[in-house]
Amino acid sequence: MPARSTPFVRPTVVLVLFCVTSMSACSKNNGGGGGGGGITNPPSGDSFDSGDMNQGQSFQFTFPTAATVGYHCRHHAEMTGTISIATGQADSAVVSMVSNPPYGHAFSPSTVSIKPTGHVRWVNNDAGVVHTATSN
Ligand SMILES: [Cu+2]
Repeated sequence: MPARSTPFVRPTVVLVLFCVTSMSACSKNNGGGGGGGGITNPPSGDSFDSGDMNQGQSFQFTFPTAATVGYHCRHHAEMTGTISIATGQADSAVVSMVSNPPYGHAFSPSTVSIKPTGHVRWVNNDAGVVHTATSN
């Protein structure tokens, strides 16, 4: 078939159109396990907020359904984490709140996987520093 002359299209325009029409192709999946596109907002029942936790305090939350839930600390922007809830994963997980020099503070590990109806327990192991575990 004869070559048809096409208007010049800038690559950036093509990329933007691709992203708009295929959102999942452009979003990062930090959850590491589940298929699908990235961190989702917690469905009802998966919202949580520990409130302020001092050193030595812990907070536990049970996740009823499969999802990928992002969370953070209200006091430290660098503290973010992900909970992947999927069939076949562990019954529970423990996340430690720690100092992470030179970056500040962190959830360790920052990503955990549990099964639906499983729970996560956060423990503040950071000397003299208040943290929270708060769903995004
Ligand atoms: Cu914090």
